[in-house]
Amino acid sequence: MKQKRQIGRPERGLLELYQDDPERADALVWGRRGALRGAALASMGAALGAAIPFAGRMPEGLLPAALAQPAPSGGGGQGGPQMIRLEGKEPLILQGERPLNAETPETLLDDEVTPASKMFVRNNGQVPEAPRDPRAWKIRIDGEVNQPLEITVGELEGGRFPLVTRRLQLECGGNGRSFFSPQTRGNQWGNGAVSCGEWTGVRLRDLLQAAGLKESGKFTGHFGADPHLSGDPNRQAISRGMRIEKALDEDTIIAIRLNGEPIPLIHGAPARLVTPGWPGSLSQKWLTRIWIRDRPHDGQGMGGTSYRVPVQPIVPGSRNDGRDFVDLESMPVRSVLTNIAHGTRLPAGTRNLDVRGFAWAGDKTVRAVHVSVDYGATWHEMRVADPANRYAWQRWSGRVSLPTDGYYEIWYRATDSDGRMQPHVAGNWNPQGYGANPISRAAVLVG
Ligand SMILES: Nc1nc2c(c(=O)[nH]1)N[C@H]1C(S)=C(S)[C@@H](COP(=O)(O)O)O[C@H]1N2
Ligand SMILES: [Mo]
Repeated sequence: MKQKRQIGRPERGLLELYQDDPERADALVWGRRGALRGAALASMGAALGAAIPFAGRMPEGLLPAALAQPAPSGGGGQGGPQMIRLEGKEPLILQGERPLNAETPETLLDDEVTPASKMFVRNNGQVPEAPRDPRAWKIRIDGEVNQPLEITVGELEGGRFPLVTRRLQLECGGNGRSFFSPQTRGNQWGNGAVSCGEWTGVRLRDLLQAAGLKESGKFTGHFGADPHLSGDPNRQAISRGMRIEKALDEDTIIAIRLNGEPIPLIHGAPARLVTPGWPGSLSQKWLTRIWIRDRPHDGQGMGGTSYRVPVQPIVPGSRNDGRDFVDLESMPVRSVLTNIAHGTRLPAGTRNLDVRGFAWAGDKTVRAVHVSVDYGATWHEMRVADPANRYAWQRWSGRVSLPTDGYYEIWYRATDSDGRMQPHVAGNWNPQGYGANPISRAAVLVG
């Protein structure tokens, strides 16, 4: 029986060959470099299972997206990534079980406000036990303050400080890590380590004011109740900190509710920091303490190459102790395509395609989103909505046309308010893989 070839799940052989011997694989698929005609084109078309209408514009040596990225939504089974079904969650892409990490498939990110059931999960240690009495949970603020403050979640709920509700994007510092070449260590996230939930809580700055922030208080250090993976009570799973300016930002909050409900355990119940626009690691879950310091915090996940990027680019793949790196602060501009999964097969004759998604840019806003279906030869400007509030992601939408049946790639890229756009390849390579935000490609097959 003839095997049906499915887009996004190519012959294993070719994919493996690309991993083992990219030059030989390239030669097989493309013919000799530069000769994307005749037999070479036919062999690549055969590998993809379709004609390639814009083949003439396909950059030489570029591995088609259908072969480069296994599709997660192809109905499970081999080829695509492994999915995990957590309690109260939609199926997510498994990144690791110990610690537990799971990524949201891009097409699950189609809601203006991300439901908790669709949020990615990022843990560095163990998930702590649920508190028996969430209202009695204590958070301490100490260090460079005049009156160290201890406050319970019950008091926060009681309105001792104004409660604010904001839609805030929360993105892992390593989102997009899988696009680095050579590969870096850590979870191989695609674009789905991001969420935009509606968080309710108190401004950290109100608490700092109540505690009497001293002039010498220049940095924060965050602590949570999650045990270290080793179980050693003297070690922190993660304990990061930031410049006091970000702590004093009106949108940096200690949240006690997510989307109008108590925060689910896995997302930091009963209280967590939300530090929007900066690496997710600064949004401490199961928050127990904020230590105000006169110098940069030196907890787990600070210094060296942790959450740090080079100022002067380094040779990709080279060793570096990160001494000259700087902390990654505002996250770079990025976009997701949420209504069409990579690897989708569209009915023959489909000529117009509505596309939509979200885009965001750390501390900045998104000025434009462009889409190309001809390998970047022409770009179409999409509509971009204003954010619901500062730090909310922005909806983009539009329509592209596909001249004939065949294999296409939807390329999508956002530009931030400073004019910086997503680059063609992940830049500023660093050993732990932070800040990769290259243009994304979703493969679709018409017919
Ligand atoms: N206590 C604690 N807080 C934490 C973490 C953790 O491991 N422990 N992981 C951080 C990282 S790296 C990220 S990206 C976000 C992820 O938040 P989420 O799991 O709610 O999506 O939580 C941050 N807060
Ligand atoms: Mo993260």
